[in-house]
Amino acid sequence: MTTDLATPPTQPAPARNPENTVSRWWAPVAGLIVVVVAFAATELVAALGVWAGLFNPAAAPITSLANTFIVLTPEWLKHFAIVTFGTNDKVALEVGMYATIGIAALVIGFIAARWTKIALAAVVVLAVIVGIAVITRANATIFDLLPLAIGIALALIVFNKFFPARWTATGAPAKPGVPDRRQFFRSAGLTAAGAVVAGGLSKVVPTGAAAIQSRSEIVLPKAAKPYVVPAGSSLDVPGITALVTPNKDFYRIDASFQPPIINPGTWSMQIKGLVDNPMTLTYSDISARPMVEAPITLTCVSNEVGGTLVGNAVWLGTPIRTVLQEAGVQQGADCVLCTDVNGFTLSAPLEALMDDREALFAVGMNGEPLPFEHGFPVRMVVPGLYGFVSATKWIASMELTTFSKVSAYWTQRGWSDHGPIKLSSRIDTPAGFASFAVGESVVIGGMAWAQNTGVAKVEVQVDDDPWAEATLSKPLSKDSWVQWKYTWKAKGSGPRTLRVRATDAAGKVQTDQRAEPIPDGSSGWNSRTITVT
Ligand SMILES: Nc1nc2c(c(=O)[nH]1)N[C@H]1C(S)=C(S)[C@@H](COP(=O)(O)O)O[C@H]1N2
Ligand SMILES: [Mo]
Repeated sequence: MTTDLATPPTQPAPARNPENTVSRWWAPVAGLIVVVVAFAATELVAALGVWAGLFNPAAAPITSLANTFIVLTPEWLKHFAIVTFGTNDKVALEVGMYATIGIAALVIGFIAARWTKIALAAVVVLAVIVGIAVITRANATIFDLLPLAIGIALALIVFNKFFPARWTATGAPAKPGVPDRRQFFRSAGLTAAGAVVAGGLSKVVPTGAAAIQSRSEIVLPKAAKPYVVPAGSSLDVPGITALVTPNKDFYRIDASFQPPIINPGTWSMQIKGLVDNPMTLTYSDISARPMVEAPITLTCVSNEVGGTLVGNAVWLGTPIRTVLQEAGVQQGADCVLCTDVNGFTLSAPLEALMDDREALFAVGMNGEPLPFEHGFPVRMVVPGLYGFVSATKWIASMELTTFSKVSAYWTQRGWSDHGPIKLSSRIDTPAGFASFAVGESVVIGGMAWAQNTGVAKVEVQVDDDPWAEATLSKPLSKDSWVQWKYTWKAKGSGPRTLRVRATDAAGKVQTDQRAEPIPDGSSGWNSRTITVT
């Protein structure tokens, strides 16, 4: 071993007066405050600007970061999120994002007390990432970076306050970076309070006020044949899903962090690509067209066997087919690339939009204008196709093209091009592991769907007993799910397994072949175990 001559003499530790200084955690806290100031100020300026009509919603950094993250998310992570968090995946994303930003901020502060310039560089990198997230959103402009610039400027002022010696002193020896305790608490407290107030205010600025007002004033057009659910359509089974899903309970799946709040007065959509007459349609153009009203059951391809990513609504809209006929679809097109107002894409098979099914540009859902989460002002609804290849919400354009030329968000992630919904059935009641006495009547009930064909029969099997036919609710239409029920006299004792299968109107029996949702939808029989005692 040699003596290490390169070791510098140890610096005398800065004199510390425990009464007068803060301990080691001050630096991460200061870093956190700097970052919170940056975000809160940017959010507030953006919100005020969006409200005043100066900026696009993309100017808001958190939303833009989240939407960017969603678009870049690999399929396995997205699927994991939907399966693990269900329709709470957005909340999970928000929590995860705040946690990541928070940790980055603490690290920045930790570094700043020692290597101020490196920390400053990290702040700049963070700002650039947010800037890219903002500017790459569809319809964002360079002006949408203004709130971020203001937020960063403020954050740098705060940074300089907390870490002065380390980055203003050019060449001068670094002073001990530990601030006076009382002073630190005062400035940190004031700045943090200011940032929290700004962040809170940014949440209450009514950025979507004009759009919300317009939506509330809409008088929906009347369908040639208004649809009314016939009285007595539903089965009376406690614990079974309602035949028509109330809007507030309707599942929501989309790659949009927050639903875009669109003003119908400024909205329009384009029909372009392989068409003889490209068209631009405004909200009034759509509303003035012939209207159809029909119950159609929507299903998400991510729905697992027995899952709840399925809902039934009475939709009001104009047939897509006649719009495309007017546009004059050219020879060779087989795919419609649909884009929403955020630039998100979805590809639909052309034939499903042109055949005799009721594919709609929908404006109404269960008697009211579409809710913002469900695609206001106009969305597509195509009976018989999973949502990811058809049900474009917040639609902005349709391009007639070919599958050989384009791929869309989900199809790039390994999901199939053509997404016919698989014949499915589900048990809603009784609850798993419910227990029944021998001889007791067990009311088994649930839902079955075979959109664009219709459900003809549902059967229930207990263990290895023969399949028994269930009673069906009166089908509302071939595109609408049905309720089914079967009453079983409990016998035997111990665990008993119930399973269900449906047969569609074309005579096809639901397969027991298990398949995961990816790439073209789950299959297999839903089963449930109860106990007979
Ligand atoms: N613009 C847009 N439309 C979209 C999606 C989306 O991510 N963005 N998701 C689709 C998927 S996967 C489904 S299952 C349905 C869900 O519609 P809902 O949220 O109204 O139930 O919308 C479809 N339309
Ligand atoms: Mo979906």
